[in-house]
Amino acid sequence: MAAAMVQPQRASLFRHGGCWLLLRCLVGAALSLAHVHHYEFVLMETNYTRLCETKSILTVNGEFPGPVIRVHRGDTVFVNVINRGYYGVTLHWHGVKQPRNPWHDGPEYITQCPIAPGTNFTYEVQFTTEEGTLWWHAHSDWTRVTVHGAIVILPPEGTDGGPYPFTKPDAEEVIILASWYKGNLRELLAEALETGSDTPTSDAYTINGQPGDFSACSNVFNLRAQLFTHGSADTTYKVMVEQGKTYLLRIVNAILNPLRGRPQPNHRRLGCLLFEAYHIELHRAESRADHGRPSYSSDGVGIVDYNHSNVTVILEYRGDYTPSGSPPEFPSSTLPTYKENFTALSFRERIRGLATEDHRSNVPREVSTRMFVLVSMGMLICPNSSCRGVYGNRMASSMTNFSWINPTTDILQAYYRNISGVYSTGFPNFPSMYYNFTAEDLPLNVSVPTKGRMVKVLNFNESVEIVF
Ligand SMILES: *[C@@H]1O[C@H](CO)[C@@H](O)[C@H](O)[C@H]1NC(C)=O
Ligand SMILES: *[C@@H]1O[C@H](CO)[C@@H](O)[C@H](O)[C@H]1NC(C)=O
Ligand SMILES: *[C@@H]1O[C@H](CO)[C@@H](O)[C@H](O)[C@H]1NC(C)=O
Ligand SMILES: *[C@@H]1O[C@H](CO)[C@@H](O)[C@H](O)[C@H]1NC(C)=O
Ligand SMILES: *[C@@H]1O[C@H](CO)[C@@H](O)[C@H](O)[C@H]1NC(C)=O
Ligand SMILES: *[C@@H]1O[C@H](CO)[C@@H](O)[C@H](O)[C@H]1NC(C)=O
Ligand SMILES: *[C@@H]1O[C@H](CO)[C@@H](O)[C@H](O)[C@H]1NC(C)=O
Ligand SMILES: *[C@@H]1O[C@H](CO)[C@@H](O)[C@H](O)[C@H]1NC(C)=O
Ligand SMILES: *[C@@H]1O[C@H](CO)[C@@H](O)[C@H](O)[C@H]1NC(C)=O
Ligand SMILES: *[C@@H]1O[C@H](CO)[C@@H](O)[C@H](O)[C@H]1NC(C)=O
Ligand SMILES: *[C@@H]1O[C@H](CO)[C@@H](O)[C@H](O)[C@H]1NC(C)=O
Ligand SMILES: [Cu+2]
Repeated sequence: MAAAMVQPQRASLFRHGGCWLLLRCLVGAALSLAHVHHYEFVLMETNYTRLCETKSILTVNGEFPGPVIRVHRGDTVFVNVINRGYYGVTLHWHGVKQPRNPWHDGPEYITQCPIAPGTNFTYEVQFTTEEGTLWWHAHSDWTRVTVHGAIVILPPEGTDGGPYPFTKPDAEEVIILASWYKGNLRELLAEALETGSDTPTSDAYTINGQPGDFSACSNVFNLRAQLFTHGSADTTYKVMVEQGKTYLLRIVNAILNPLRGRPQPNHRRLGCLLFEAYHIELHRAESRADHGRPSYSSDGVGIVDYNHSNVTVILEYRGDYTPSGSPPEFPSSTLPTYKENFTALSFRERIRGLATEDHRSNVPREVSTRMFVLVSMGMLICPNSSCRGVYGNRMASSMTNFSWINPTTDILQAYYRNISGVYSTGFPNFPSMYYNFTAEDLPLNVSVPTKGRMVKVLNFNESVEIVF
């Protein structure tokens, strides 16, 4: 595999061309310097106590959530991933476009094979146009449940701390939403794959690693008792704030299966609630939304299987007053319940791009390839009576009727070295037949996908429109 062997150095944005430099100097802007950062991410098993139980989870450097990567737009980061765990893992830099740097993108079996235990791999992550909040996560099976962290991308350095596309906040806080499973993740996943059944739901949600004071053993006000009985602090996450100040919350949704559609006999609907705080990308998402809005329901038919428990953080004011000593009250009379889809929708509708002169949002206007991709949850017929999915079969997700099988050589390597037999290039631009894709009743003859590794090859710099 290709690995980055570049020496530590200061790169500069001037590689974008002398004209750019001249222009910036003429308008009197300060020089923007791109920096190179180095991180060491050690994948290791670490014991954590949550929901009154201690278990070992895979972490980066022992932290859950993992370390924050903090850069300026235009910087480059080298992340040396040292795998001291028990199985192969890759890391992905979610939302970082990395043009012409595919070996460092990370999806397992697509751009690289897993980083084997006892070995290391150095990712070169190039931040080009991104700014705002992104995140990194493991990209192998369910490892990303515990292996993830935020990427904070500040405006380019030398621009006097700005320009933000909004008033510069007084302070900021990274908020990472995640899920917690009491069981062993590998065993849970292996069992689901073995039987073809639906994957298990989480036992709690967490904010910055904590399930909050509604969860047993997490009540900050019982901390002393808890330390006595469990030997480790498992408390509610607390944010200290000051009156009158403006805080930027960088919110990352690292929840594994936010709201899943569960195909039931004669019922199929996929629901998905994903929210990423990324003020630049949001505008782009908005422009594309015209092509068809995904339907969303938090409590619709078929979306029954997710954990309804609430996760809390405590916002505490610094200053000249005596804290009450008792837990703050949960504002249940003012907070919407999960059934209030209208509240969720109107919140989403309010999310708007903040595109300005300094934060452009260049949506391509010319399209060179159009695709219509059908994302579906179907089934594979069970050879015997051992399966526990829908109709006693195995559940299988698919794209335009193709269900993926992991290769032993990654796709990029096979492409680069012209190795045959790893993938086929026939991934269709359009489904072979049209029916009511969102119908309540779908016959078996459109529910069983083909297993394979079908790839769509595009030319560099094409503008592709994909309707999902
Ligand atoms: C985690 O805890 C178990 C049981 O207490 C112990 O055997 C194991 O060594 C611990 N693992 C780590 C990585 O500390
Ligand atoms: C593995 O890590 C060492 C330092 O710990 C580094 O010198 C080496 O380049 C790394 N190898 C890869 C393939 O990243
Ligand atoms: C959610 O998690 C809580 C705490 O473990 C548990 O009591 C509850 O049954 C879970 N709900 C579901 C739907 O799994
Ligand atoms: C979570 O909070 C909402 C809103 O206050 C409330 O309606 C709901 O009952 C809570 N859920 C649980 C499981 O306590
Ligand atoms: C919201 O939920 C109600 C009842 O569950 C449903 O009738 C309505 O269609 C939903 N609205 C949207 C926009 O999904
Ligand atoms: C069912 O078939 C699978 C795949 O052929 C096999 O691995 C499994 O042992 C079988 N189970 C039973 C109960 O026959
Ligand atoms: C790739 O391999 C195929 C046969 O497997 C061959 O026909 C083709 O010429 C090769 N292409 C290159 C660029 O080597
Ligand atoms: C497709 O099925 C959905 C769900 O039953 C239904 O609401 C919709 O009207 C159908 N569309 C067409 C074109 O029949
Ligand atoms: C599936 O079966 C239905 C009748 O049950 C038929 O109308 C339809 O053409 C079939 N579709 C395919 C792809 O065979
Ligand atoms: C999907 O693939 C299966 C297996 O090759 C085939 O039988 C089925 O007709 C295909 N369905 C559609 C909708 O193309
Ligand atoms: C990509 O294509 C656009 C026009 O569609 C062109 O302006 C741009 O220079 C191209 N970029 C590269 C790197 O080739
Ligand atoms: Cu991702």
